[in-house]
Amino acid sequence: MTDFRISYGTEVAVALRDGRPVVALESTIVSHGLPRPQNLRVAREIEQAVRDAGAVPATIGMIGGELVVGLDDAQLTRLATVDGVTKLSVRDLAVAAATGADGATTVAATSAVAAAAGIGVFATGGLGGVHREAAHTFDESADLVTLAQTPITVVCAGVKSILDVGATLERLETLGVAVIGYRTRRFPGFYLTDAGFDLDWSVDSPEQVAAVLAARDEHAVHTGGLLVANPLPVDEQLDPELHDRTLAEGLARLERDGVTGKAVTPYLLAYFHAATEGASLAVNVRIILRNADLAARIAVAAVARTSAVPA
Ligand code: PSU
Ligand code: MN
Repeated sequence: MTDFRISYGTEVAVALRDGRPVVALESTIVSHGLPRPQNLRVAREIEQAVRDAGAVPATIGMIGGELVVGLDDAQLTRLATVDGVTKLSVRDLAVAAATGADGATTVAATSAVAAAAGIGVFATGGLGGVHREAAHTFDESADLVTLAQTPITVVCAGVKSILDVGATLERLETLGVAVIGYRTRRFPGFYLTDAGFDLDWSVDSPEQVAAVLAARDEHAVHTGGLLVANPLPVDEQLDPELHDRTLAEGLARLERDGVTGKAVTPYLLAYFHAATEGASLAVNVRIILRNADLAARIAVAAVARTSAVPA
């Protein structure tokens, strides 16, 4: 992996030194995934959810070219409120560092930086994936290929139906990324509890995920990423009828407005938030908070496991 010069928030540095549980959090969700002004409040709530479950939050981003693991509140505020924050995938990190940019890290970039920093668990909302026109556009998120190479556990609620969910699952298989349902054998569709695809594996507790991680490290045969898919309960999902209508209209507008490349995901997310008049936002926030809680409990279980075994 690329080496990044990283600066650490004080609390995160101490926690990593002492071997305490730490959960990585991404910043693209804050700058490009959630609408202002709610984004800053939600960013703080995600960190609080991690703390409430006994771990230290490490939100990752770039401030004036400096890659920070554990943004402080002023830095988080800057990424949430300043115009011109760049969406950074892995390939952008060195360029952004050299040019002194402010940037928000995607799942791909956050995973790579977290792993480099020695953080093993990461909570997000939805993963990037294969876009619907990918057969023609080749638009597949770098999240997938990065997870193939990065030893990180990502807790998410699957991928949004703005993507080709089936193709995304096929690519995860090809790339060697294990997908485990949390108390389910169906892959979740972010706003929807069930995206319509079966999963091979399911776990029932954070301890079981910690056991998977321990087995992976022990055997050291394959050290890629692990996806823990954590669905919303059915009674908390977005109304499926509203979802389908909004998706169809969002995709039509995308085509009409000629949006391509890295702008596609933020465009569709913003359309959902605007068109559902806050309904999708409420669901989105709930998903992230649940994932932050589960990720923290996995991080706690992983630390408990290592401390229980004599060296
Ligand atoms: N999917 C969501 N919400 C998000 C993203 C994806 O449901 O906020 C963000 C994540 O940061 C993810 C990125 O890594 O978008 C993927 O963008 P792209 O498709 O351009 O790789
Ligand atoms: Mn893309």
